Amino acid sequence: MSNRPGRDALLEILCAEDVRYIFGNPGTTEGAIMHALEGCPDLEYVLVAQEGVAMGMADGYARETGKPAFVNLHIETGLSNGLSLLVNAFAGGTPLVLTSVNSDMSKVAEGRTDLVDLTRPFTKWGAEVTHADHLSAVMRRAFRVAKTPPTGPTYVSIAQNALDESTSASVIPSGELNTRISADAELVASAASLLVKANHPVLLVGDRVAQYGAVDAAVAFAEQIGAEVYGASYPAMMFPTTHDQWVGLLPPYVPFYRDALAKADVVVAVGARVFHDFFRAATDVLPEGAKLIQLDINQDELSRTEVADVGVWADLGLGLSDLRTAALEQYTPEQQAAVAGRIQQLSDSASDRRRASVATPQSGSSGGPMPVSSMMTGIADALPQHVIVVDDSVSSRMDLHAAVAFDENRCVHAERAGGAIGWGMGAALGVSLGAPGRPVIAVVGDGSAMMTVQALWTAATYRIPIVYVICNNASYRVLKVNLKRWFGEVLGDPDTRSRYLGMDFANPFDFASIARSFGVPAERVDDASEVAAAVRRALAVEGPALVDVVIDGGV
Ligand SMILES: Cc1ncc(C[n+]2csc(CCOP(=O)(O)OP(=O)(O)O)c2C)c(N)n1
Ligand SMILES: [Mg+2]
Repeated sequence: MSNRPGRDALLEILCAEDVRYIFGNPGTTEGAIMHALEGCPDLEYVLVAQEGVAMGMADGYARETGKPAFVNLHIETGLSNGLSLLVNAFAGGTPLVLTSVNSDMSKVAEGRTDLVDLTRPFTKWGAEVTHADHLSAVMRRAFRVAKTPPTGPTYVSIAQNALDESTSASVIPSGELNTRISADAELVASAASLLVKANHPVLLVGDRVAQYGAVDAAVAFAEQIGAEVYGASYPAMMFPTTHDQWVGLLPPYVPFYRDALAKADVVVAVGARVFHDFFRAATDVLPEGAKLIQLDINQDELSRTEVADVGVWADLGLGLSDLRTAALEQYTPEQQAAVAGRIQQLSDSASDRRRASVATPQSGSSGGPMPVSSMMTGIADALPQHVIVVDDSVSSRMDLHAAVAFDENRCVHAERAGGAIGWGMGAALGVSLGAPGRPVIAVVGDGSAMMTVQALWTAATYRIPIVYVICNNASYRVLKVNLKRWFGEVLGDPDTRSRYLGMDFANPFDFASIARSFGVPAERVDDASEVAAAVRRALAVEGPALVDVVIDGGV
């Protein structure tokens, strides 16, 4: 390989890794990269005005494309701004490679920050490149580790001198990785022997079912065993919510789990956190005598808090299909008839469940504040075919789920884990870049939107066609909801009175004005009957648009 500066080698590496976008905000140390990019038409730099936007964008892009995203944030200062959403990417297992250009190695005595150390708690792996010759191998490892299950973010700090020095090191991409690990046959057989005896099996699906492409296998498995299906979360379309066996998404509070699982005798948790609660470690959730079968590609999730009777570490699609086959072999004709009976019952009750969840639009300007359910019904009415919903609706999520069905036609990416707010504004940008031509509607809480509202500038500048719909409840409503639950569940006094200090916005944000100031057309809606029309008008705009929906923030 001929000699070239490290900065050119870095761009070669990114092209070899099939990177299309660099999400970032540069500093002086990044000057060399920005200069080299002028000669590299295959890579597009997408500038953000706040680093959290780049992190959200990378997260959305990686989720939509399934490929590792690439981010560059400036040294300790810019990098620190991105840490909050790195927490989410790490907790949610998003494959991305985060980089910064650190000071020159000649500054060791003067003082340099250990940037790898700064990111360590929230990355799978990190290293610093101190010489141009090491760039290729270190970046290859970073991409490889990011996309190896359990996937997640990696970090590379590049000393400034490594971009200026020459290197003749060859670029070898990280390549495809086959991680279709089969389940252990003995474990599968013992899981199947529990399954066939179950009178009330429950399937609990988690985000990795979608992430690892196991949705069809989950549906086939549920149909085979006649299980009720719940979502431990719903960060992507991981089970069609239009399916008769889908019962619903469980909010992350133990009482909801206990209620949903009260009759279960076998719970099969697939690619899911078992279990998660806002307040305490969620142990002892299962009813007395119920068996827990866990299947996950992420070994760390097996028996994490609730000990599994059978824990299977395998590719989710392969594991589900092996379990299904093993159960099929063991069923007696009576057990098969019982499966058919359960499916019939679930299908008979499905339309009632759906009807119960659909709200009639009420409100607005004349009749008090608009209920969130009415806002979501309006959005549902306006959703086009093949839309992707980016759900960062926080405390409005259950209403969104009640109103909108998700399947192959209407997909979703939702804030997944980690808990940092500010995810959705940037994530929508990344999702849209990863799915050109598809309509994207981002439903975002006002508090979350305000954390990374600079995303509107990037949307306008790059003309990224997203419809942002803001749940403007003038509050950090979920904090009020959680305080109320804490009064009841932890203090044992649900009637405790509170002024909800620091949770209401005495001066609500005017998102329509903010959006217009960034060059994004926007309107404000406070009447439920106007929501659908406003969303349709926004969808008709070429480029981004925003609808600021004023809703009730009470609890
Ligand atoms: C970066 C960050 N800061 C603060 C918090 C604490 N927090 C969690 S949820 C939340 C409020 C979210 O408000 P909003 O987006 O308006 O949704 P709502 O609760 O009103 O539905 C806050 C402040 C957090 N999780 N992350
Ligand atoms: Mg709010």
